[in-house]
Amino acid sequence: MRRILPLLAAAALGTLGGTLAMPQFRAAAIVQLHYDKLDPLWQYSGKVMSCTFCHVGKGGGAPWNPFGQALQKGFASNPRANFSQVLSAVLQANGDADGDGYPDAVEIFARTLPGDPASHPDRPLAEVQAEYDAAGGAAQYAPPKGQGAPKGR
Ligand SMILES: [Ca+2]
Repeated sequence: MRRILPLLAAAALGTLGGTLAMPQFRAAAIVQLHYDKLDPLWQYSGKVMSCTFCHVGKGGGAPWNPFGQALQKGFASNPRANFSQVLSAVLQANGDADGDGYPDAVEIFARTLPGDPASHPDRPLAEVQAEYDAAGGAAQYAPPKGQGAPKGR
């Protein structure tokens, strides 16, 4: 229940602020992956982080692309974890969900789609990886403070 109340409050505020169309996982991911820095009005523009980041269709919903499926597997393997923890764990695992040769976290750093093999950085992996590592690697996508460890551990 403690996790649900803030979400209800956020949903209520979202209604007032005109952000009802922003799904909660998308909003959480935008902040955790620092995509909110791209556009100060990201909550209103709706253009930061497309649905195809995790979904096949531009409108979201089923089916999920390979990166969305990796997150689903993360939830399945750790049912106590919240979205932020699952997202962080998937990125720390350093997988390449779409198999394009660029790890998911490196693609997120480079602002390409981790679930679409047609979308990847146009520079060599070693070059982008070095910038990603210098920026802090997977640690820069850790869950927000207060959401670090799943409850009951
Ligand atoms: Ca990839």
